[in-house]
Amino acid sequence: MTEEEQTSNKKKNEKSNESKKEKEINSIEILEESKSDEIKIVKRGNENSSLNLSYDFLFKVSLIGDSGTGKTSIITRFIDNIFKEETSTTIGVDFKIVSFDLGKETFAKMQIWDTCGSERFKSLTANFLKTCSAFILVFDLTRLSTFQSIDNWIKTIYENTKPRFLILIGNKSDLINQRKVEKDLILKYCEKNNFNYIETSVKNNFNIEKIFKEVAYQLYEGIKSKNQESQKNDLKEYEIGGFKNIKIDEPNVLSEDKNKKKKYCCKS
Ligand SMILES: Nc1nc2c(ncn2[C@@H]2O[C@H](COP(=O)(O)OP(=O)(O)OP(=O)(O)O)[C@@H](O)[C@H]2O)c(=O)[nH]1
Ligand SMILES: [Mg+2]
Repeated sequence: MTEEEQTSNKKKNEKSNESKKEKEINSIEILEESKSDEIKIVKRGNENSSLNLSYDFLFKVSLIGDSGTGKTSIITRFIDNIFKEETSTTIGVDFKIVSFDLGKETFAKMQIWDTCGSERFKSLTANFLKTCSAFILVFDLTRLSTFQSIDNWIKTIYENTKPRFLILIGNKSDLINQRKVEKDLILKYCEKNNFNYIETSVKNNFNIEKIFKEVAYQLYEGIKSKNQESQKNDLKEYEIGGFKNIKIDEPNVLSEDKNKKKKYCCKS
């Protein structure tokens, strides 16, 4: 490669990095006060057997939302670090596994369930939701109808279970010029419903890990506060891990603290 070509490539890279930064700066977030960055991912895998690590908590989490919003892509990026421009619609339900180090020698295993957004499979999806305790609701920032469907998906969740944690994801943030769901609309909706919200791009691998760390963090915080409540008089036991070895794989165990403060983050 000639010196000229090298300089031109360098400039191209700098330009692309700059535009990537711009894309990230343009995104918005609404999160409860969170230290999810401190959570570490220990291992990711495709099946239970590949992750036979001991754990203190089992979290069953499901991605739901209209077809084509990027649910499968989010999981594939997170587990295998792959992005495919062409995908086929998910049929039925499937899960992947990830394990987290929550700190203080506490570990959680998360089953991440992929569902199909198509109307044809709605009854199967609805039935399956009963077994999950947290939900990642995905819409496509370039299709308003997928955002308008969120209410219906939430209705479907509550008809089947009482979730412990919900998070809303606006995916495809890389498609800036095709954006159809305005920031103000999202901010108002989340404020009204007290939702946590993250914008992501599977293509740019932007905020994908953050989704799952946030879910693990909030579920664990919920367990800790529940434990503190029930062990108010025995904080010592709590300190040494009195809540350990509880396997949480059933829904409806804990309720959300609606009064928790949220951190609004508008980077634009
Ligand atoms: N540009 C861009 N395309 C994306 C992104 N995420 C997903 N896609 C594309 O969106 C399309 C649909 O993605 P899927 O992951 O199959 O969508 P899904 O929600 O799993 O769809 P169903 O299985 O039918 O419910 C694919 O062509 C992906 O390449 C993203 O962040 N940016
Ligand atoms: Mg899919």
